[in-house]
Amino acid sequence: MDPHPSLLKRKIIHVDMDAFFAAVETRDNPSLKGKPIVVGGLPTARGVVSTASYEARKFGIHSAMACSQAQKLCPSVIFVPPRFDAYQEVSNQIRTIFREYTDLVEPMSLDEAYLDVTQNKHDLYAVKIAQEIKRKVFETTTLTCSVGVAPNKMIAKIASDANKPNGITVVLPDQVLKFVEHLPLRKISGVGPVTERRLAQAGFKVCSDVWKYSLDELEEKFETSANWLWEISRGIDESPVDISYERKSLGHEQTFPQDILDKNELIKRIEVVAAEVCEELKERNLQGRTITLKVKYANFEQITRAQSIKDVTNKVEDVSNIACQLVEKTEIGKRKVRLIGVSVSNLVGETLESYN
Ligand code: TTP
Ligand code: MG
Repeated sequence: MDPHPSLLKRKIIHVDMDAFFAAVETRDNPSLKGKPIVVGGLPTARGVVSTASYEARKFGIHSAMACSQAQKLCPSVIFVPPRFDAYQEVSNQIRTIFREYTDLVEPMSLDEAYLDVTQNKHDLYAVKIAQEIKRKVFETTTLTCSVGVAPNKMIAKIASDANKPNGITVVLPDQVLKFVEHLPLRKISGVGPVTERRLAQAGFKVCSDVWKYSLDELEEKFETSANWLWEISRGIDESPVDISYERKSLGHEQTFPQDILDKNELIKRIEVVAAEVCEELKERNLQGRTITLKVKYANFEQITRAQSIKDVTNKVEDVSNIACQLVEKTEIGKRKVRLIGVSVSNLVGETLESYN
């Protein structure tokens, strides 16, 4: 079968530093080399693991785990407090290297970025650029990264993770279907735990589970998400490398196939959209302070209601609760609704904020 036409148009690279915070700490303090270390808060101060060295990961320690739990799993683990200035400096260095090849760079976090190298400053093949980037990153920072080269962002990201650490994985257009066939849907950027559960309820665990259904059949189960699901399950992702990455807000919306009047039904929909927004915030290491609910009534009249909170958040409970409280400031339940949206603004980078 010929590859989907969108897979023939672009060449995307995804770069992700290996065990980033831990690697910087080990580089700057060689006595930590080869040892299980955790960068994060202290176990006594209810800290969480930002990242664990590969040696520590062997004990089952991972990001976001409580440090007290990490210590139980590996009593000899060394806790190192984070030094964001050092991470920021490396981040600037690697972004400078990326921009030697293209201005289409979308940093996702300090240690991760997408590059669109379809057209690039040196007219090089994407694979050659990937190799050069790995070499230059190491020469400049003495740190390793893993790189994925693919026809789109979704595949490039999964590819960069496929051969960690210090790996390079190339997925050509005609290899995409095979590459995703047995891939758990959970591995796809944008599929967080909430979406994963919804998919599992329909019996979908890996990409090829979705292939058996037509778009019409998927629409019955997943409504407006059907097209997205049809595409990602086949490795199709046309989202551009977005250089306006310093975003002011992040939101999702859902247009219903039929207008909805029932308040409880709408609240359920709002909760699903809020959960999607939080998944993306977490993926981008962002938290926000203002939650906005958007409602478009059946006659296309549109309103927004917003509320700000004291502390930034990306927790589903917070965003969902506030969005649902905002329902009381709308005519939901009285007028038919064709679209709802939830967004979070006043954003800050989570990792920086939580330690400053
Ligand atoms: P990741 O790229 O997810 O992880 P990593 O670079 O530590 O390891 P890997 O080799 O698997 O890519 O995250 C980059 C950095 O972001 C990480 O070093 C620390 C920080 N971070 C947090 O602070 N909290 C988190 O929950 C995660 C996932 C990462
Ligand atoms: Mg990383």
